[in-house]
Amino acid sequence: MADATTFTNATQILEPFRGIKKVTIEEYFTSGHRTCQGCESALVMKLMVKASGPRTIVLGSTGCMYVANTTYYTTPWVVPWMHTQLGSSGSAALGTAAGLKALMKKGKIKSEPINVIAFCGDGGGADMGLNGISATLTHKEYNCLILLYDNESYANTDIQVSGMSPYGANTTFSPPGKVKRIMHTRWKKNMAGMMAAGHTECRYVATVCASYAVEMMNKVRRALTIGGPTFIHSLDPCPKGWDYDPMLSHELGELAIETGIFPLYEVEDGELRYYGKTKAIVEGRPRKPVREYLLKQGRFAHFTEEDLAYFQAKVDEMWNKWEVPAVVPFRRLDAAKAALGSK
Ligand SMILES: Cc1ncc(C[n+]2csc(CCOP(=O)(O)OP(=O)(O)O)c2C)c(N)n1
Ligand code: SF4
Ligand SMILES: [Mg+2]
Repeated sequence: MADATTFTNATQILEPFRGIKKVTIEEYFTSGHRTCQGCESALVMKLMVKASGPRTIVLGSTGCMYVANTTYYTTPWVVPWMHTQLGSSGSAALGTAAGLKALMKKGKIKSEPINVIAFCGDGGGADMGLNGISATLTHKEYNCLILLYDNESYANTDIQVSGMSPYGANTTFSPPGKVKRIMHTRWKKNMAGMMAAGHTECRYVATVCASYAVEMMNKVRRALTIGGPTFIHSLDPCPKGWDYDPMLSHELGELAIETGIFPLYEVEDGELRYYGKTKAIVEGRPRKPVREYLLKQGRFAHFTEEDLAYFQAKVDEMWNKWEVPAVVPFRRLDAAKAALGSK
């Protein structure tokens, strides 16, 4: 039996990779999956577990990254992996972290820092499993990371609209018609902003895109090192659901950032840091027009100039009117602004 007195609840200290040449060569998500050609979510899985290393348990909620990665008798996962119910990434992460902690405390298993990562899709995480993720982010004594891979639809069941699908997108639940062109009229949820603002004791929330792979892996490493429950939102171009040539996956990820549609940032202990081209935008670099991103994708092929202008105006609002640009959407009343200004 292991020695219970050695238990410290420590996390692994995962130093950031200082450049692409310093990234470790070992893979823990390998061949044996059946995702579509150009699937960025598969790349996210590969980078996520490369960043975390071998002493990691991965829990996956139902969706493409479960189904396409665990076809009977095959799997690309080299680390221990478990499927969890579609809305359960939060409770699976918390339960696993708590179970490991209890076993180590009782001396039933060796006391060592083991990374616990639960991933979920946008349907499983931002819609169905929001409550469980929220609860987990308040349990600061358990070390776990929840990574939401956002391909902006319920992709595995044939591209149904989710709360993260962009305005106007053509999905199997929102096909443009002759009478009504725009069937999906809701604006996408601000997931990372909501998680950061709503869980004040959660020490780390970040957004990532696999087009910026080293930055992405370093954010995963930070999330696992800092301790407590943490959250990462990854935007993942999906050739099937977004209807584009698979060779464009990387470029579309970049365009999502350069147009300002998806900002890259982290909130660590309440402090906000913008990253890469998002930081450049905050510092004054012009954003690319959203049409450069939207018109490369078949799901927006029905957009008219009016639709493009609406989308652009909403993104402009995020940057020009939100209290914290592209992160926190509140606006102060003039009276509050004046009161603060007069101090
Ligand atoms: C409770 C429940 N409802 C519905 C399903 C059917 N289902 C399986 S995968 C899936 C789509 C999940 O979408 P998302 O979480 O965005 O992951 P993606 O498939 O896009 O990777 C659905 C609806 C299910 N497995 N469980
Ligand atoms: S449908 Fe999209 S997320 Fe699913 S495997 Fe294909 S490219 Fe990946
Ligand atoms: Mg999805």
